[in-house]
Amino acid sequence: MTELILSLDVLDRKQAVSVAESCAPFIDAIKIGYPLVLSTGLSIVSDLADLALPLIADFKVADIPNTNRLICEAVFSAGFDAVIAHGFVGADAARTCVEVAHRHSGAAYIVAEMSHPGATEFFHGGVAERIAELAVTCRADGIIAPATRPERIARLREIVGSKAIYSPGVGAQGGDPDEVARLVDGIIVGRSIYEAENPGAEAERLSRIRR
Ligand code: O7M
Repeated sequence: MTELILSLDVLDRKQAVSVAESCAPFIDAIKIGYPLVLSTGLSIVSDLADLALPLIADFKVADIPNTNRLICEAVFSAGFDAVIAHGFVGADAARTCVEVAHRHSGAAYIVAEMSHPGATEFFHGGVAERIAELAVTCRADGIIAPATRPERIARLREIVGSKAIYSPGVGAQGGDPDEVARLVDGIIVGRSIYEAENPGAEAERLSRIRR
């Protein structure tokens, strides 16, 4: 069954908690990134803890190994269950994120290719494939691949095999949830859910169409 991951990119604490609560029965994890954490502080993690859903820190960590280590230690100390890091920084820096995650019994996912149009400028031409290989070598738990380009997901699947692929870009960015759900382990959905009149109902609808 393909997982449904809520991307909680709202700026208001009350709205974040209310959207998360209404979606909780239909989702498998919540992804939190800079928009929400910079607006509310890390205390949002404890606000969401009662929902008992895995919390994924989408900080797209992309620094030298020592700074990556410090960031990831802070992520897991704050109560997150997983972290998302960039792979283009190289194996030493990416591996540090994986090692810290595993030491905390958490998970680390590496961004292999992004979903927006501009991503093709640098990720295409073999780079995404190399990052996916790096994710395998570094023993990452999975990769992030674009729902806006199903053919690229299929290509990256050839490289990562049974490792998890989580895919943002359905709905607001144009990706088709039906098509993508067949290719990946989880779809990451933000605006289609939290901007809906009834976020819980939209999460329920998406949870029914996923394979
Ligand atoms: O459904 P949306 O478009 O409102 O939100 C998608 C979320 O996924 C949002 O938090 C983006 O920052 C994130 N994302 C992408 O949209 N594209 C990517 O290539 C990568 C991510 C992401 O989550 O990376 C970990």
